[in-house]
Parts: sequence; structure tokens; C-alpha cells
Amino acid sequence: MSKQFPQAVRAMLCGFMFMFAAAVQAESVNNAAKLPNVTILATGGTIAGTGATSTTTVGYTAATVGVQSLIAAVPEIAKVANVTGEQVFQIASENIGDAQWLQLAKRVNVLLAQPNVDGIVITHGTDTLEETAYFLHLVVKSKKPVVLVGSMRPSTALSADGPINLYNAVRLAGTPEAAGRGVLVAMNDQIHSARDVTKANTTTTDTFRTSELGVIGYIQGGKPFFYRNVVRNHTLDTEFDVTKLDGLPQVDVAYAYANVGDVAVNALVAAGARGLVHAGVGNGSLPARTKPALVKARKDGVVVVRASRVGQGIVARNGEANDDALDFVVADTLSPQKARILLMLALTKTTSTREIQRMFYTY
Ligand code: DAS
Repeated sequence: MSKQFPQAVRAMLCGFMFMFAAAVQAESVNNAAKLPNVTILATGGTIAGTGATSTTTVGYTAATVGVQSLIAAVPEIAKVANVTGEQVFQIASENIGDAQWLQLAKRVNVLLAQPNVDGIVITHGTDTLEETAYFLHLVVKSKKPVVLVGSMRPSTALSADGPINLYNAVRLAGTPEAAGRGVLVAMNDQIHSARDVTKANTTTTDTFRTSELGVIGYIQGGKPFFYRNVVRNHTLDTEFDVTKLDGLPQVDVAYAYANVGDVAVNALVAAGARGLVHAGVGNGSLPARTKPALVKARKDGVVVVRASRVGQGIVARNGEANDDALDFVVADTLSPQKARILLMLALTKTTSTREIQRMFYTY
């Protein structure tokens, strides 16, 4: 057998190894081509938080971990989606305001217009997550899934909920069945609509609830399951467009309680509120000592919306107040904080209370 035998064998083995490597490469490219492309936009919050010890679940620092670290902490994500990450900003969500909403909404719309982006996940603090979600629910101009996610325990905690919440959110954002349902909130294995979800507990991991109208689905074993849809208009079916907006009208909320007067209402109007949401007791009731200030505000051109602090149910028009005579708007089932968002966007289009009331019955 000539000495070339080992060389021939070596050449053949090299050939096989090359073909195997090429096949593996082709397979991984082929697999990547099958996976959805999901962009993670990070904004801060507890999901990006760190605590001094593994048992620190309060008194930690929010908004310290960057988006690439969040992604690296959940390597399972790479098996279910082609993920890219962007750090849009890094703050605790109690500090999010109009500027951040507009920045985020514009970035989301630019990304979703790209054919190679199948869905978006937004990591966010839980304190105002429901508000950002609802704002985007009204201004995102795409059917593609947009999923907001946070956590109630910092990334350093025992049984941190951030990693599994993030994994579930990526699965949801990459699921074609999630398209066309409006902006979604994925927390604690549940799928909520941005319109009706609210943070209902100060610290527990099951804090996000849609108590009476219900979740729209679950995520079990990483797979989303849907059971209903929201019927009110959202995303492509709204009249709101943030493209040309670089600010939002000032709208404030005045909270009602036993023995309340008119100081807050008068102060908010004096500070320039163009819209005022009254978080009334019960069915949006107006305390006698507050009502004159609201009536005057309306006469001075401020749009007044009657909402309720109760949390569930419809605020009935002409129920606890003669809205027709007072030219007030009612919030329907929207919480005061979400009624504020809808009123802000409504005021970018009109000051007609008739038109604004239509919007509250449409969205
Ligand atoms: N401060 C809270 C926030 O950023 C922390 C959190 O729960 O995410 O919303």
C-alpha cells in the first residue's frame, strides 16, 4: 500500500469534515431562516434591576442591566427566535413620560415597517407598563405583535420572574397568531390586552390582572394559547398618528375621596391642563365641593372626562351627572390613567366633546 494511503485518507476525511461543516452551517442558516425575527427594545425597570443579595426583592435598583445582558441571561431565546436588542432608554418606569412614549412609538413603527421584523418585545418597568402598553395600543401602525414584559423581582433574585417572562414574551411576539390583537402584555404565563390590564398588587409576581374582562390567553410551555379578542379598535384601526408629534397635550387626573374639595382641580387647570380626568367615586360621582370647579373648567375650554376610581365597570353617561348639560365626556370602562392617555391623543385631533365621546366608545 503506497505511503500516499494516509494522505488519501487524510484528504478524504478533510473532505468529509468540510462537507459536514457545510451541512451544519447550511442547517443552522436554514433553521435561522425558519425562526421569527424579534427585536427587543429595552427601557429599564425591575426586569433590568439588581439587588444586593439573592433574597432582595424590595429595595433593589431598577434599570441597571443592559439589553444584551438580558438576552444573554436567557440563551433559550436563541433557539426560538432571531433576536436583536436595542436599549431605547434605561429608566424606572415611574419616570417615563410623553417624550419616552413618543420616542418608543416612533421606533416601534419604523421597525415594524421593515419586512425582516416579525414582532417586537418591549422590556419595561411594571409601574406604568399598562400606560405605555395602552398608548402604543392606540398609535402602533402595524398588525405585527408588540408585547410588553416586565418582572416583579430583580434579575439577581431567587426565582427571578424576568427570564421566563422575557422568554414567553419573545415566543409570543414571534407567533403569527398573536398578530392583529393589538398591543399585548405577557406576564406570569398570561396574555393580557393592553386596553384592560392593570397592575393590581404592589409586589407579587401575579400583579397584572384583567379581573372582570379577563385575559385573552395563556403561555404554557412557551406556547401561546388564545381564547378571546378585544372588540374595541386599536393599532391600524385608530385615527391617531404620532409621526409628526413632538409633544402631547397636558392632561391631568384629579382623584376623588371623602371630603375632597376643589383645590386639585383648580391647581391643575391653573397649571395649564387642556384636559382633566376626574377619578370619581362609585359610578364616576362628582362630590358637591368639586363639581363647580369642573363646571368652570369646562366653561374655560378644558375637556372634562368623568372616570371612576373603582377599577371595573362602565361609567354611565348622564348617570351620576347630567353630562349632556355639563358637556362632559364619560370614560366608559377605561381606568383614570388610561382615560388620560386616550384624552391626550384625542386632543391632538379635536376639542369637540361629541367627537371625543365617540372616541371613548370606539377605543
Ligand atoms: N420602579 C418599578 C418600575 O420601573 C420597578 C418595576 O417594577 O419594574 O416600574
